Amino acid sequence: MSASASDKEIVLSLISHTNVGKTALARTLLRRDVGEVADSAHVTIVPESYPLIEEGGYSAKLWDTPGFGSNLAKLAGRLRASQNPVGWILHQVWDRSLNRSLWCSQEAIRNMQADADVVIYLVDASQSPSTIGYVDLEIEIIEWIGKPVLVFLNQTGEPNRERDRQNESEWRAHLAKNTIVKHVSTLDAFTRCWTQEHQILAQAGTVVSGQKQKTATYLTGAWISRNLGIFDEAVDAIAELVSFALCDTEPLPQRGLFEKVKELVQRNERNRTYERIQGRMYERLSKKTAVTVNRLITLNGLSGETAARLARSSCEALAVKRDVEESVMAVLGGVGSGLLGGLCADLATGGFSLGGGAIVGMIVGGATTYALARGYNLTQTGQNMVRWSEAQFLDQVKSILMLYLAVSHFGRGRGAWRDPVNNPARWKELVDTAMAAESADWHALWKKGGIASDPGSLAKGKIRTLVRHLLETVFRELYPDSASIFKRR
Ligand SMILES: Nc1nc2c(ncn2[C@@H]2O[C@H](COP(=O)(O)OP(=O)(O)OP(=O)(O)O)[C@@H](O)[C@H]2O)c(=O)[nH]1
Ligand SMILES: [Mg+2]
Repeated sequence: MSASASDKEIVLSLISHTNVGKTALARTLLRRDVGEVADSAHVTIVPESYPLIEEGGYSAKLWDTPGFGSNLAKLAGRLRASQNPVGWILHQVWDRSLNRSLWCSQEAIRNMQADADVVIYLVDASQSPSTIGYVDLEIEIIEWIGKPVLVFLNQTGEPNRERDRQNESEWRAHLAKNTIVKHVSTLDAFTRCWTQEHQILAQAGTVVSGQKQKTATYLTGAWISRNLGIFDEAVDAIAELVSFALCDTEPLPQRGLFEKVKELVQRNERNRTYERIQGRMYERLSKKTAVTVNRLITLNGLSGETAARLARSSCEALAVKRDVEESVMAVLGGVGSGLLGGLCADLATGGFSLGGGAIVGMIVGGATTYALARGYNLTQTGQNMVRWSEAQFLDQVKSILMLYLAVSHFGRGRGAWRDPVNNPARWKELVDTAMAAESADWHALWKKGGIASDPGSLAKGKIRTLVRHLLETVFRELYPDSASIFKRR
């Protein structure tokens, strides 16, 4: 390869102690299932390289390498005493199966020395650096090789910026003596957000020189553009669902005077009518939500599907609820668990709950048709039809936004998609705040909904703008270091 051709390529080598998560992170970044991931030592035993991004004649390559073994620590004294420790270790002949640990360490060192422009040293953030014996020796060896090192914290657990900051400063302090370490940041293979990924290339650009620096800068831009393109498609999918919820309606049954009076007296009968209307609307919403979530999963390079499905049996449980007017809350449990079925039940424990007041806000009848149940917030379309109330609609918007945040943090290295059990409370806080800040726009949008509106044009216009703006606000708050990516267009 000519000098100029090699200058147009940045080579990153993923290096770590074994079992820290190199292959998992490679899968997350590459959006495909490369290599083997397993919870045991020396799963990867042969270095493999993958194209990370190729664009405009520039490219970045990612090496996944075998992890350092614990035997390396045992060799520490000998290595330190040696005039040429790297030379020594590289010239040893170890048997691949008998001395797998040493073989793997040797392969990692060989890869760094021969191929890497930049070493991505991955560490296990669930442990304090001072308690992990092997880190100092591994960094020392990398230092002997002399390639610049970016340290990334993996295995952090659920996203939490405060905790990440603390972990980073602890690791930074621990590694302060190692001048080869240029940056310490977080990029968890399981829970990173796509908004953080380009930092690998951006930081690489700060530690290489000359034309390679230009290459890294170009590729950082390309990475961001690619992810923003996916983000735009995700926003479109969300906007379509939101417009569906906004414009969905159900006709109210026509009633003669006799039936109206009868229903006034027979609350159970009236409730059954409400349930049927709610059930149909929830069923449609649930199906459409599942389609949208699956689209978001695919767009974000993940495998698998949402398992959330409507559970019909719990819809029926609602029919036995008593005393709706006097005890709206009593009925809400049935509505909350029943009407969104599996989806709602899954989400209810995961911070997506539509329960409580949200359900109170649901549309269940029409003032001209029924004597209304006290506590329900009813909305008519003016044509003997009902649609979702504003409060309920806004909660539906929040739910899909929370689902999107879950998808955008789910790293492919974690395996196939799983519906969230818990989401960080911070996400909900930020979504609530961002929606409250734009409440006038959301209110105006809701007023536009109903039978007269055109869902397609609403989704392409106002809804898309509102959704994108809201998500950008949330991402800026969650990841201030990446906030500038949203200013680029
Ligand atoms: N919780 C959590 N677990 C992770 C993360 N990344 C990897 N793991 C788990 O850690 C174990 C090791 O992951 P691998 O990707 O195989 O680790 P590796 O560094 O490639 O290991 P070797 O190839 O043996 O050196 C697997 O059980 C992964 O599921 C992470 O970000 N968070
Ligand atoms: Mg591996």
